[in-house]
Amino acid sequence: MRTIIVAAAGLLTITSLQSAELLRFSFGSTGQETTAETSPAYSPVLSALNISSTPIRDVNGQVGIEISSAATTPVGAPFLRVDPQGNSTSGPGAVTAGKYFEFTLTPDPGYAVSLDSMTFDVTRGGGAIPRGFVLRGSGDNYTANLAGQDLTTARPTYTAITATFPVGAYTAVESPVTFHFYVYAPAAGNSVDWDNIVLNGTVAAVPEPGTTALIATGVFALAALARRKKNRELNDQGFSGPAFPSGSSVLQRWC
Ligand SMILES: [Ca+2]
Repeated sequence: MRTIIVAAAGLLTITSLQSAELLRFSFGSTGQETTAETSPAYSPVLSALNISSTPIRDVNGQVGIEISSAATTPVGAPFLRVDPQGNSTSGPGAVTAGKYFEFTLTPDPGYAVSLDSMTFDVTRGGGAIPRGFVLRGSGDNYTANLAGQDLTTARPTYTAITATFPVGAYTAVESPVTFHFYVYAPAAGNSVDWDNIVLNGTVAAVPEPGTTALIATGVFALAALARRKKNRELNDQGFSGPAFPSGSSVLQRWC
């Protein structure tokens, strides 16, 4: 029975894991500014074990991304400067035109991630409007907006965004999860600027099917042994009820 109690306590521990920061994109330090679309400054700092992540990427070549140090430098620079290069002036327009950058989080084999929120700072690079963003994820095949709005601030003042994820699509996921950040602006050269992109959640080991079956078998066997011992004690004490016929199996005694 002690084993059963310990196993139950372990399950409770897993289900009560506290959400915490898993990774953070802060886009490097002074001196790492670059207009190239690949650089160590596009990679996140991981805060959790048993996960990996791609850098921020422009996979479709539909936007321009750079690690920027602009004239109106915001607190926390360098930052991510994204130029959607025109062709969309709304969230739906940016989605249709494929104007996004992305990153992909992958749990290690044997682990699952449960993602509950993302926070980031975002703003217009200048005065021209409308500029804004839409965040979608692979949990529902990029169908629902996890966050999105026209931006009313301009560099160097950020708008702080918190995107809370629905339970289900991003819960106990063992496969890679990708997020698309769609951006729109009225003309090429008008940027949307980002910093401190933080993903929050938990990482937990996934019991292998064989292990689960083994635990179930062990619990069943322990319960049967306990019942058998109890019956033997009752019979030894002269219990007046009907004795089990010799040779009957544990299952027969339970029926
Ligand atoms: Ca930064």
